This record gives sequence, C-alpha cells and structure tokens, in this order.
Amino acid sequence: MNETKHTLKARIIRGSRNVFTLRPLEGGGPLECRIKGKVLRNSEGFYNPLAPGDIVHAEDCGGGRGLILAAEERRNLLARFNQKGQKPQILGANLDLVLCVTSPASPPFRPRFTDRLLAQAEAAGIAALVLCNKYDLCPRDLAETEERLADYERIGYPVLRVSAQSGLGMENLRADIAGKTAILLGQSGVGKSSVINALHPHLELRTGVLNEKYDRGNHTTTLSVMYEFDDGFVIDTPGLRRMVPWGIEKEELISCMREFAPLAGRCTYGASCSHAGEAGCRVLEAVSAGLIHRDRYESYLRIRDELA
Ligand SMILES: Nc1nc2c(ncn2[C@@H]2O[C@H](COP(=O)(O)OP(=O)(O)O)[C@@H](O)[C@H]2O)c(=O)[nH]1
Ligand SMILES: [Mg+2]
Ligand SMILES: [Zn+2]
Repeated sequence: MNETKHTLKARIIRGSRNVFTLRPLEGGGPLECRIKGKVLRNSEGFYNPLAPGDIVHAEDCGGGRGLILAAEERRNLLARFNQKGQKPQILGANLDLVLCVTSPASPPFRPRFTDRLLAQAEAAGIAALVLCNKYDLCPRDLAETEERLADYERIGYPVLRVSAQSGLGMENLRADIAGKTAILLGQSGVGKSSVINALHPHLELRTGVLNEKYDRGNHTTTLSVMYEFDDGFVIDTPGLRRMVPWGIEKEELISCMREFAPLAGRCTYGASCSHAGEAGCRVLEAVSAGLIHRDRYESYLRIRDELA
C-alpha cells in the first residue's frame, strides 16, 4: 500500500547521463533520481536515456531522492548526432516550439547552422522559428543577415529580431512561447542563456562563452536544462558547437527543407535523384529560378553528405 503512495509522475528538468532532476507533476520539490535497473524502454541506443521534457514514473525514496521506474512514450523528441559518443543525443522531448537562435555578429552569422536546426525540427515534426538575437549590434554585414532572414520568412518560418541586451522584441518572444514547452538551440555565444535571463531576470543564468571553453569535455555542459515558469517551460542547451542531424534518411532530407519539400519525387529520376547534378532535377531548376536560396542548397548538399 505504501508503495503506490510513493510512486509519482514527474517531468525531467535536467540530467546528466545517469542522474536526473525531476519535478513531480503534482508539484512539490525536485527529486534527484537514478534509473532503477539498467535500461528504460524508448531510451536504448541514445547517448542520454532521458532529456528535459520527458515524463517518467518515479519512486520517491524520501530526502529529495528517488528512482526512475519507467518513461512515458514521447510525443516527439529533438536530437542531434553526438559525434564524440557516436550516438544520437536527445536535446529535449515533448516540445511545442524550437527556437533556432542566431546572431548577426559575434559569433559571425551562420545561417547554415540554422538550416540544420530547422531541418531537424521538421524531421521531428515540431514547429520552429528563427530568433535573431543581438539585433542591437549594427555590423557591416547586417544586410547579409537581413537577406537570409527575409528568405526564412519567405519559405514560411516566423522570424523574431530581438536583443537580450536592450530588450528589443522580447515581448513578441514572450507572447510566442506562452503556454508552451520551447527549446532554444543555436551555436555557442549567440545568446541563448541571455535570452532566458531577459525573459526571467531572477534566474541569473551563467552567460558568456568563456565558461564553455573552460568546461570543454565535461559532459554536463553539453546537456539541456529546463526552466519552469507559470506560463510554460523553456529549455536551454549549452555547448552546442556542431549540429549533425540525426534520424533523417538521405532521400528524406528534401522533405525536411520546407521549400524543397513540394519537389520531392518530381525530378526525372524520381525519388532516386540526389539533386546534385542529374538532368531533369526540379531542385536544381528551383535553385536556378531563385525559388531555393543558393545557401540553402549548399546546406542541403552538406547535410546530405553527413547523413548515413
Ligand atoms: N550585444 C549583445 N550581446 C549579447 C546579447 N545577448 C547576449 N549577448 C552576449 O553574448 C555573449 C554570449 O551570451 P550567452 O547567453 O552566454 O550565449 P549562449 O552560449 O548562446 O548561451 C555574452 O557575453 C552576452 O553578454 C545581445 O542581445 N546583444
Ligand atoms: Mg548558454
Ligand atoms: Zn533532383
């Protein structure tokens, strides 16, 4: 009888590869948990068995400690291929929105990183938007940034131009993530943690890339952390330097790139076209006609090269 009393449902809010912090769904203090037994269903083959947003059943052992008994089926998950671990790493689970964070400078604008994030979000079936932070900076190349941001809008992604530093656009962001579980992704230094601080100053998250350099090689710095608010959840992902997509078949890639997707199967060589130079390729025609941005096409080729 006592046993059922101590079993609860909880949300993963952070974790390494074997110790996790859970928040009981019915509220109350967090629990530090390990997994009972060796493996969890739904988690085999991953670098990390659980990620923020996962819902688990746990046993409260008292003193703020517990044991994870089982994980619920995920509605969706966002992962990348962890090259060091040679396994897919779950960045977040049960997500409503992927915020692909970028900056016009410091670090330099890298739209191809954003393309990878967007493709992974499409593959996972999760809504995504482009969040251009540091919009207070006025670099010489803002024109280049704007040209690509406009293209993201053209192909159907919402784009938010914000500054965590000046507060520009933060109210729009607040409105877009209200009531949702959102994940912030982007290369190191674009301001993911700063954006969360700007939304919720009391959190005082560590910011700056120096820490990440210092912590290089430390597993915990490469794993996600969820922040809980009255009006939703936000997941921060520290230390993302590379974004190698995972779980996409080569032939499926064009379906994960929005403006390419309608052309799937329409080339002369049908589904076997690699869109890399074949005659009668609708994708190449669309690039020539300006319907697919050359940079996005370059992203396509590079991602495709990395897919198994
Ligand atoms: N000028 C400017 N700097 C920012 C802005 N947001 C963040 N930064 C700075 O960029 C650096 C990296 O920010 P951080 O939040 O740690 O980036 P993260 O690695 O993506 O989490 C820090 O030095 C921040 O102070 C912004 O909107 N404008
Ligand atoms: Mg950070
Ligand atoms: Zn083709």
